[in-house]
Amino acid sequence: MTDTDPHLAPPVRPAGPTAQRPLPAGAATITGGFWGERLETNRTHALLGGYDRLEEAGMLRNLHIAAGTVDGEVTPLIFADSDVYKWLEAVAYEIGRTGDEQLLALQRRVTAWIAAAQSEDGYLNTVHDQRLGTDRRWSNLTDNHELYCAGHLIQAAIAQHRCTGDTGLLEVATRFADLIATTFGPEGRDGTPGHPEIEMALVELFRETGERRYLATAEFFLDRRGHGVLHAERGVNPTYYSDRVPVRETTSVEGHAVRAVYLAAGATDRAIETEDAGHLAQQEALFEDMMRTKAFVSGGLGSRWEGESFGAPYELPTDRGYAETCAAIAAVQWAWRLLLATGRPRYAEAIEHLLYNAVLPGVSLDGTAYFYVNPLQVRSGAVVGDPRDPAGGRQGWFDCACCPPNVMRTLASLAQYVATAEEQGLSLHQYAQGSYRCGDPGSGGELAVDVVTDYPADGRIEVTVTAAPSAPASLTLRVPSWASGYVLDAPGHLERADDTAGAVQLRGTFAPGDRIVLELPMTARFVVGHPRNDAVAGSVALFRGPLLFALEQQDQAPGTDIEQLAVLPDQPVRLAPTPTTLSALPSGALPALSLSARHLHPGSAEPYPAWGTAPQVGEQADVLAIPYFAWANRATGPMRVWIPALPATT
Ligand code: FUB
Ligand code: ZN
Repeated sequence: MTDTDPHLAPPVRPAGPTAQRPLPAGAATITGGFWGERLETNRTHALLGGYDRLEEAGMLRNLHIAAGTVDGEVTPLIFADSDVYKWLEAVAYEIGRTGDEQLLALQRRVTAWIAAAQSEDGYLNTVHDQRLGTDRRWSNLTDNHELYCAGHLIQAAIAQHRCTGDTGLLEVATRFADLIATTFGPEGRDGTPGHPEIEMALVELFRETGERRYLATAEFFLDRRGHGVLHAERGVNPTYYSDRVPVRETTSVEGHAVRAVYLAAGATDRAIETEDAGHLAQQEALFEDMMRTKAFVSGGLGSRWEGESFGAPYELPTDRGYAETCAAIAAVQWAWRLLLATGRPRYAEAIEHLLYNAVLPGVSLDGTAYFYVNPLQVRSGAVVGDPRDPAGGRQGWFDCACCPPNVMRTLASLAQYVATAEEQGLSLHQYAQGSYRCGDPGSGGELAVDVVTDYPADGRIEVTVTAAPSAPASLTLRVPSWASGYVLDAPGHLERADDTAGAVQLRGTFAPGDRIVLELPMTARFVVGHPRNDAVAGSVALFRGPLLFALEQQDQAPGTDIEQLAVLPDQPVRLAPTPTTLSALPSGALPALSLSARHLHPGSAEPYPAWGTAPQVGEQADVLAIPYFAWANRATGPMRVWIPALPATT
C-alpha cells in the first residue's frame, strides 16, 4: 500500500466519472492552525474518551454478550452497535492521520470483539438478536435499524481498510453485506430501511470491492422507497421515513432530517455510479431547495423536535429549532458527493458553512461534551426537560449517542474534504493549514502545496508550491461568495483564469517555491431574515468570514439584556479582545466582535399592547459577539444569534 494509491481515498472514492477526484489518504494532511488544533483535541480527548464512554454505556459489553463470552442483558437501544462502528470509523481515520499506536491497539481489540459477535451466516446486530431473538431478524425494517447499523459497519470497515490497511472489519462487513444482498432484492425479500444509511455504504462497498451486487442492492433499497413498503409493513406515516415520494421525484426534503439527508447522499452516490445526469440534476435541485428553504442560518437542519424533522419551507424557529448535529454531518456528506460529481464551488462553500456553524457547535472546545440539538436561541428562564435540551448545557454522552461519534469521524477525516484532484491539477476547497498533493511523484507528475493560514481568524492564505510537474498544471482556489474584493497575488508566469464561478484558477508551469497569496476580506457583515421566516423576519444575524456569531449573556456588561436589544442598519462592527474566560479554553484566541446596539423597553405594561404602541428605543449599549460554535463552553445561559433590527430613521 502506498499513500498515493487512489484506491485508498476515504471516505468516498467514486468509481464513476466525476469532475473532481478525492485525494488518497496521506495526500492531504492538516498540520496546524484552527483545524489542526480541533483535530488534535478530537484525538486526545474525544476519541480516547469515546472508548470509555462506549464501555460505560454498555455498547462494548453488548458485543461480548452476543459472542457468548459474557452473560447478561444487552442495552435497550436497538441501534447501539452503530455508536461503536462510528467510533471505529473515526479511529481508522485517526490512525491514518497520526499512526496513533494506542488507537491502533484499540481498533484491533474492538474489531476482534465484533468478529466474535457475528453469526455464522454473517448477520450482526447484538441488540436485535439478544432482545428479540434470531427468528425476528428483518421482521421490522421500519424501526429496527438492522440495515442502518450494517451501513455504519460497512463504512467503518472501508475506512479501516483504506486508512490502516487492516482487513479484519472488512471481512466482517462483506460477510454481512453478502447476506443482505442475497436476502433482499427483486428475487428475494422486498423492503427498504426505515433509517437510510446502508445505501451510501453499499455503494462505497461496491467501489471498494468492485462487486456490482452491492450497488444493485443499494439501488433496490433506493427504488423501493416511496412505494408504500414501510406503510405496508407497519402502517406508519411515510413522511417521517422519507417514504412518501419516490427518491427520483423528491423536490423537497421532509420528515426525519438525518434519514432524509443520508438518503439523499446515497441517492447521489447512485447517480454518480450509474452516470445518471438527470438524477444528479434532481439531487442538486433538492440540495438547493433544502439550503434555501429548510436550513437555519447556521446551516443546521431539522425544524422540529417532534420527529427530529424538517418542517414546512421557512419554518425555522430560533429557540425550538432542532438542528441535530448528525443532520449537519449528513449534509456535509451529501455536499461532498455533489462537489465531487459536479466540481461546483457552491458545495465546498456549503461544506465550510456547515462545518463551522452547524457541526462544530456540536462539540465543546475541549472535545469532551456535546450538543445533540443546536438551536439559535436559548432564553433566560428556560426549563430543561430533556438531556438533549441545550439550555441544560453540553453533555458528556447521551442515551441515544448518535451525534458524538459522528462528530469524531467527521473531524478525524476532515483533511479529506480540503482538496481534490482535477483534470490536470489541484483544487483547494477549504483553507486549513497543511500539505496537499495530487499526481504521481513516481512519474514526475506531482503537484504539491503547503498552506499556511490563521483562517478563519484571519483572511490571509499563503500557498507555497513544494513539488511541481514538468508539464503545465492548474491550481484552483475557492473564493467564498462573501469575499468580494478579494486579492490574489501569484507569480507572473502563471496565467489566471475563470474567477467568476466561486473559484480562481492559476494555470501554467509551476515551480517549487512559487508562492500564491489569497487575501479574503474579513469584514463583518449582517444578513437579514427572510420575510417568510416569521421567527426572524425583521432581525439580522452577524457573520465574519465563514463564521456565524452569537451573543451570550455572560459576555455583556451589567444592565445589558440580550433579550431586549436591537441594532441599527450599517452598524460598525469591530474586532474585540476575546473574553478572557473564552481565550483560556483550548481554541485560544477566537475572534470576538463588538457592536453597538440599543436597549429596547416595552412600550406598555400590557403583555400584548394595542397596535401602534411601539417598544421604546433606549440607550446605546456595546455588546460582544463570539463565534456561534464556541457558545456554551463556559456557564450555559441565554444566547441568541438573531437580533431585531431597527429602521434607519430611529
Ligand atoms: O435513529 C438513529 C439515530 O438516532 C438518528 O439518526 C438520530 O436522529 C437519532 O434519532
Ligand atoms: Zn445525532
